[in-house]
Amino acid sequence: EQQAADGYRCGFIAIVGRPNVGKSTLMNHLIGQKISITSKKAQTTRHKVTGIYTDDTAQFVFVDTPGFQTDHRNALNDRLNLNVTEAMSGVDAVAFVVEAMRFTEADRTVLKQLPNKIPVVLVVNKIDKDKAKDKHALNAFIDQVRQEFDFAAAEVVSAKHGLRIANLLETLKPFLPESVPMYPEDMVTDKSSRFLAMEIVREKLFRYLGEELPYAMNVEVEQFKEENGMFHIYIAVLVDKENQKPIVIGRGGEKLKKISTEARLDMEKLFDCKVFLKVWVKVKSGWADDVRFLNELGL
Ligand code: GDP
Ligand code: MG
Ligand code: K
Repeated sequence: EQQAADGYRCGFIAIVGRPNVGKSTLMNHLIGQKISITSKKAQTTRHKVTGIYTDDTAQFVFVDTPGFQTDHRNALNDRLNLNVTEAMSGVDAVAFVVEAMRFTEADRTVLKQLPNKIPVVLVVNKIDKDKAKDKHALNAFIDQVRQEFDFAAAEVVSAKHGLRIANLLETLKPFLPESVPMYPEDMVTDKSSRFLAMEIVREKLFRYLGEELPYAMNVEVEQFKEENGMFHIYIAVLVDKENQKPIVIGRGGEKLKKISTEARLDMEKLFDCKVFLKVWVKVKSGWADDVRFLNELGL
């Protein structure tokens, strides 16, 4: 027998936009927990991450997308774009995120790839920035972007400062179908702890390596076990060439130590238990061009 929804809504919303508009930051604030990694560099998000927000009236299931890669082509970038297309199929609405006062060719490229049968809500992020403080200018910007596409609605937010997040949820809600919740109310993601641990390490790598290390780098969880109420996590950082190893490790192992300490603290907060974390560096050449290897990584 089917349960009555009684006005309750539940559905999927894809968070889409060019790199660095703040999709992952927004996702974390929407669900109130850090499950999607963020950084100043583009392409830090390689997997789609599902985040779930549940309240008394609705359950929102968000799909964070890796962002469209438009410049150089290799197996990794092709796979990233495929994941985006997959993430968008079967959602009830798309949240198209742009940066306030900045609409670029890259934004337009993403917009052109959106399916036209699904409602798209324009989300203007980073309204905390100085250049967005002039209300008239901000409204003119919104009008300008609305000329580009037939948006179903528009909202402004500051993901970083958690501003107007509740308003955004209210704007998105009518696009969810009436349905009973699909996930338990205390569930915030369908990603495993193992996956989240890997993402946290990847975030720290991007943060502390700055421009030094290219995207030919990945992380692999070699072991993840729970023992006496404590997580024991062993993670390998894969680099393309031998000479990239010292860049990650740093002088006297300083950099790697900082990366693993910060990652451990984040994990302890997220998993709400003590974590033993070991991170080390391994060389695996040419991995970014090796499709079979990408498959092994689940990309
Ligand atoms: P993504 O590539 O679209 O997932 O973008 P991220 O969430 O990784 O964010 C990219 C950068 O923009 C990071 O440095 C964020 O801190 C920053 N950012 C995200 N949202 C905001 C915001 O509302 N205001 C400001 N000032 N910066 C933001
Ligand atoms: Mg991201
Ligand atoms: K980013």
